[in-house]
Amino acid sequence: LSEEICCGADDVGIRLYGHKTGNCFRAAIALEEAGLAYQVRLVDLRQKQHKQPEFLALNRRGRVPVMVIRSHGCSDFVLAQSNAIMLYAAEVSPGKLLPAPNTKARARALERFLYFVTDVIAPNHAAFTLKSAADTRESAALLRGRSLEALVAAEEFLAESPYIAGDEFTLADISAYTIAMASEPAPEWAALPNMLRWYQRIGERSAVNRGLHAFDGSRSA
Ligand SMILES: N[C@@H](CCC(=O)N[C@@H](CS)C(=O)NCC(=O)O)C(=O)O
Repeated sequence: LSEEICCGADDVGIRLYGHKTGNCFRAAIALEEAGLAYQVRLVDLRQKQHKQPEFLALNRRGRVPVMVIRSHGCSDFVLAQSNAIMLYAAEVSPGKLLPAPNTKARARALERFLYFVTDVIAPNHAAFTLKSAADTRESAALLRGRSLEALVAAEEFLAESPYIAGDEFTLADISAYTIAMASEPAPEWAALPNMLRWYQRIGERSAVNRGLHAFDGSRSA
C-alpha cells in the first residue's frame, strides 16, 4: 500500500490524454503550474476516440482526462479523474498549488477547491447533460442557475484576498477560473469588480494559458 507512484523521481514521464474540455484544461493547467513536463495525447471526442479499445484499456469508462505516469523500473500508473490529477500535481510540487500540509491555509484552499468542484462545476455539468432532452430543459435551467449563484458568491472570497483561497494561487483558482470561462449564462462581470480583477489576473498567467492550449494539437506526440 505504501508503494510509491514513481520509483525514480528523476526518471518520470507523464502523458496526459485529453481534448478541449473543462476537466482536461483543469488537469493540464495544474501540471503546467506545478512545472511538470508532460506529453499530450489528443483523444478526439468528436471522432469517438475515447470509445476505441486502445483508450478504453486505459479508462474503462471512456472519459478524459487520463494521466499515465511512467517511471523507470515501475509499471505504468494511471489516474482517470481530473481532480485526482490536480491533487497529484499539487503533491509533487510543494508550495505551488496548495499551502503546506496541516495548515489553516491548506484546509481553506481545499475547502474552496471542493466548493467549486461540488457546488459549481458538478451542477453545471449535470445541466449540460439535461439540456439535450426536451423534457429536462427546465431542470437544466434550474441547475445552471444554482451553479451560477455559487460561482458569483466567489465575489465575497475575493473581497479580502487576491486569490480564491487567500494570498496564494491554488487549485481552487484553477477550478474557479475554468468554470467561470465556461459558465452559461456568463457571470454579470459589471456587478463583480473583485472577481473581474481576479479573472484578469489569472488569465495573465502563462502556465494557465499553456494549459488552455495543451490540446490545440501542436503539442501532441
Ligand atoms: N469526473 C471525471 C469526469 C470526466 C468526464 O466526464 N469527461 C468528459 C469530458 S470533460 C468526457 O470524457 N466525456 C465523454 C463521454 O462521456 O462520452 C473527471 O473529472 O475527470
